[in-house]
Amino acid sequence: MNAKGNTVTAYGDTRGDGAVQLSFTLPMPSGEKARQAALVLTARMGLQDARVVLMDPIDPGFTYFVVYAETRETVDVSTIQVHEVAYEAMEPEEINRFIRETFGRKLVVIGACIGSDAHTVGIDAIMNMKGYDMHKGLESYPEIRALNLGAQVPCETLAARAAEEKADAVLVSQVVTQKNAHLKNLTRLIELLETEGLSEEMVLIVGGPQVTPELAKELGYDAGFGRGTFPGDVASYLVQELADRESRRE
Ligand code: B12
Repeated sequence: MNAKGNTVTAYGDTRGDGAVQLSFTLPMPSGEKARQAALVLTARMGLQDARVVLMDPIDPGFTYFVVYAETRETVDVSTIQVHEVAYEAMEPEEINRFIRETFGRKLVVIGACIGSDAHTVGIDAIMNMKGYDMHKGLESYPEIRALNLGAQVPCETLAARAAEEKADAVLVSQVVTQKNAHLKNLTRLIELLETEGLSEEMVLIVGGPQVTPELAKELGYDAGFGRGTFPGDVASYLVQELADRESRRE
């Protein structure tokens, strides 16, 4: 940070040294020529004082590198605008108590990874009992009825089941973003929910490694969660959003 506390650069050994570490693979055999190629490439990225600290032949004709280097660039963080999902983090017991006291019934949450996307781990991390990184999933919350439909679920199936279960929230996961498949799937789901008049009634949440709060809003979802999300983040946001909606209706 500078004197005003706004400007930052990468930090390694001493404050402001600009130290960065990068890794990449070159399609050439390991050796002095490959090492020089890695240094030239790093210099062309605008980085200075590059050192190859690892050169590993990973396959005939392919070499993996780890390079230390320095950047002279800085970022004025006061110029950065972020759109975060607004909620206060709550503990699971607090969330369950809040549901009992505020809604007086169990909340129904239905989730799936839609379209041809077969990546189940993200939605399972949020919904399944065992959860993720020591954070238990929504199935472990006694006041939440969590229905995880799994992966490769057609949008039509998810929308129909959400209506049938009178879900309070729809949780949709999209991991594969190749050829913008996620945009097509997520748009299709919103269209279906809108046609059925469900998009206003339910809280629509999308998640995945490439999902941002901005993208979620652009596509018509209420909130978007990316990498490193825990079940408690989603549950905290959900109960607060539902309570806000109830108080706006009163
Ligand atoms: C495991 C894996 C697979 C497994 C999936 C097994 C399974 N049952 O899920 C298999 C082998 C099947 C697979 C296949 C493919 N994969 Co794959 N896969 C991965 C890998 C290695 C890990 C993904 C993972 O499990 N992450 C762990 C979870 C916990 O993280 P997460 O998904 O980000 O979830 C977190 C958040 O994003 C968020 N979140 C996610 N969903 C939701 C939903 C809600 C509602 C909320 C609130 C939050 C949330 O919360 C989670 C917890 O914090 C990644 C690479 C990587 N290291 O990320 C590639 C990766 C995702 N795969 C990729 C690709 C390209 C494919 C294939 C197309 C490969 C191919 N050519 O066949 C196929 C596609 C198959 C298909 N039809 O979908 C690419 C995607 C690139 C892109 N941006 O599109 C990646 C990034 C690899 C790469 N670098 O190229 N894959």
